[in-house]
Amino acid sequence: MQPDCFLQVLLQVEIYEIEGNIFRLKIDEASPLRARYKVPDVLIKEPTTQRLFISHKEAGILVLSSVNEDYKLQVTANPFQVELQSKGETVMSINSNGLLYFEHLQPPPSDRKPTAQNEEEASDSSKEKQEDLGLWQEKFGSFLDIKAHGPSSVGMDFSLHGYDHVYGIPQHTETLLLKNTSDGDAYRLYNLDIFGHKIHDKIGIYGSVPLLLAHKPNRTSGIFWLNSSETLVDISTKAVAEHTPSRSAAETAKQRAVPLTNVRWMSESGIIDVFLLMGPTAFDIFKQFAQLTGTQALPPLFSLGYHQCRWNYEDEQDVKAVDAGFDAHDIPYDVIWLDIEHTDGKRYFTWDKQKFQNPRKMQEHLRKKKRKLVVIVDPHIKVDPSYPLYAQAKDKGYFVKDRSGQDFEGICWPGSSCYLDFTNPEVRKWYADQFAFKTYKASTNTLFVWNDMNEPSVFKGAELTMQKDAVHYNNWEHREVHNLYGFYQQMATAEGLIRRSSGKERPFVLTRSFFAGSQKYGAVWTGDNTAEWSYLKISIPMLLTINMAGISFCGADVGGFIGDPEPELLVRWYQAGAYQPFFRGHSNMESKRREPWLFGEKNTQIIRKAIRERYVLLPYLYTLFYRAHTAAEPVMRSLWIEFPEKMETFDVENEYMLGNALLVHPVTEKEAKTVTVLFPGSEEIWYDFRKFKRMEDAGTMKIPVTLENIPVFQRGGTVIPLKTAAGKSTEWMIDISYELHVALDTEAYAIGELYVDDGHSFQYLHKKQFLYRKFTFHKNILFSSCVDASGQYHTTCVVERVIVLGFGKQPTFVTASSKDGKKKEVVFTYDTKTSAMTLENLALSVDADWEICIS
Ligand code: MIG
Repeated sequence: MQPDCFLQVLLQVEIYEIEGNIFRLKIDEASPLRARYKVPDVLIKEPTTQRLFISHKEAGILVLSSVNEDYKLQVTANPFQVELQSKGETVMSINSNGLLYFEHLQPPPSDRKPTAQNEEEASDSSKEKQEDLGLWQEKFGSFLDIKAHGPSSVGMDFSLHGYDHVYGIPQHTETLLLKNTSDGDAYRLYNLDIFGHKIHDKIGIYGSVPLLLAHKPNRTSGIFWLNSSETLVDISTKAVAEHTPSRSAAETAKQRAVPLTNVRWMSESGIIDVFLLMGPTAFDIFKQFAQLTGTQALPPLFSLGYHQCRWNYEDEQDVKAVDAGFDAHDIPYDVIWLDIEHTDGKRYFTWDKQKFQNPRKMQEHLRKKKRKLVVIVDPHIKVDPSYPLYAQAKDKGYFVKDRSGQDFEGICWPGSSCYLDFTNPEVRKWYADQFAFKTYKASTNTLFVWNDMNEPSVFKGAELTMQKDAVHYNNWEHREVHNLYGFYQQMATAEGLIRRSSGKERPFVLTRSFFAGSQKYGAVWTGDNTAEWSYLKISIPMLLTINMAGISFCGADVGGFIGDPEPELLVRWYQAGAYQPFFRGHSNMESKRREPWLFGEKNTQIIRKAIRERYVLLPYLYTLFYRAHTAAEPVMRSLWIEFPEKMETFDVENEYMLGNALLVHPVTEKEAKTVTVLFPGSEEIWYDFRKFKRMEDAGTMKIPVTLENIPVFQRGGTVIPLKTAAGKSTEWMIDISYELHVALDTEAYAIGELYVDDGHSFQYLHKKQFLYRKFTFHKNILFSSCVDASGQYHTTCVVERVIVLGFGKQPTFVTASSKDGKKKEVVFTYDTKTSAMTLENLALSVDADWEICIS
């Protein structure tokens, strides 16, 4: 061993309290040989710290407390440990298993011979030398990773007291509830392109968000491990004797067993920079995480409609025919997508001149149909000096370099390719400029973007990605920034779309690779899933986990990308997708055509119905996205988030809440005749979303199903805004009137919101052009009021119909009155079987206060 290894190296620990119940712990070398990587650009700003007070100090022990004394941090010097208490309850302790490690930087061993040829020689030398050398270079199959700066990994353990339910750290094809990893693989966070990924695997795919949530009935906590290098997370849950600070011997004897979850994080490099999110509720955690990394971008409304994708829609005729097919079959859709084959030889930002002779005209055609186009733009650039993008980037030195300082070359779709270095702000700016209408030939403002292959995917590369010793901006090795590559590409792309509109229009960018904070730039999807029932099933926990990690705008390829779904599976997938945030049908090149009308009249009709349900529901969904954007509330929520005290919900992953009002239970079994639905919360009332009848009981119920639809229920106490009908696309629906579904709770009360704006620009932000309304049902009066009076938006669209679910008795008289005192009688019907009351022909303004009195 080199003597260096025994050197005492000083580590510096910094502990901060951050406004809003967040603590931050940073550990770095006090004076490293060279700076270690600190993840930039993920935190939206330098967090506002708060003063901590020293409340106790003795040899080797320091107790810090927050201003309001709600939190206490006990720091012990030897061994180094930190214990975090909230109002006397120990919530977390750090390094209680002593797994803190920090490989300090060392000078390279003088006898190191860092070339593949010399490796044989190296293996001849003494075993010790070899071990030491192993830290400086690593073989992976036929790949040699030269660690020019030596070993630099970091790790630490956290004990979560009283917790045996942990969630988060996407993306894995795994259950909602994170599993014990003591007898298997750790959860890996390393963005990889894994075609045909397996189910129930802890290997990293496409995207990573190093945020873990822990939940118990009275508290939710979070750990955000800000590190973009390859990261492993080990989890072990066990029962231990209750942990109470200072207890008497007698008390100790009566100790109860309580759960404890140990979470160990390990990263290949960087520093330890960890945020402890103290909740105490799940919604507090979401806010705290958003305070650090930002909220979900507000999507343009069209992007919440249905997307039709395929690898590939061949040419202009194909695009037009598919577009016409939707009209012919009366199925709404908003966007048609073009995959890599639309380009001239996989040169992004270009068109195949044979297949797309007049792309501008094609976009004009779509525009007249009030629809959009999304094209793929991947991060690899074909090595071709006659391709201006390549020539310019090469000239400017904008590509990632290999270890010897040459442009890193890898194989991807176009053949030999270089990879833009998006970690460089100058490259991002230049890249964003490529989306300018003048620069991107034949692009129009109906064109939006899809970033694929940005893990980055490198064919024939180690694990199909870039080797870790490639070199980025400021000489950082790829190993440091790996998990940020896709994040940065999407950031630059979104910026480009904003800039091409002079800052006026909201972008839409779908990315495959992502990191913490990607929510600010658009949407993500779960990549290359397979057309099998098990993949439909796993998509639910996968999407719930991504939602928990701040990225509400996510979806899975409807139908399954690889293979050919049987019609029943396709139908079930549409029905599920219609109630998920990002809704896109997509299929692989080898898959058979899959437009929704190709499976017989009956299936077409059912799929049409599912897509229309989606469109009718858009006012609610859009409002949920506004809440995600402004208040960090996830759009798609696992049950425990809404029912934090109900233990029976903690591991439920076959159903979920869309917002706080809808319970959705997709059908994921072939030929299902019934599904078992858990109706959470004994004090809740649930109504069939389509038939309006009240479900008899809370608890678990077998619900009969047909192929017609999947079970959806509205929660009592909520008001859901809908449109009265679907249109050909979202833009066709602007003037369609609203309908409110008012579902009463046990107190005959209900409340809900509606957010409206122009659906595409930033005027809601810059000019406050929006309507944010609230509908409250109380004491037999439904009234409309304003939630945020700072916003104004004029719409002629009216509330046409109101359906009150669970109205106890036949009403005798209903009147509607507006603020100006005008009163009119309302026509109503009452269904004694379901207790649903329908009020018709209301014509009440959406942008005004009014009330409906029922007697
Ligand atoms: O390895 O661009 O996940 O959606 O259709 C295939 C072709 C590359 C992978 C994406 C998929 C897309 C496909 N891409």
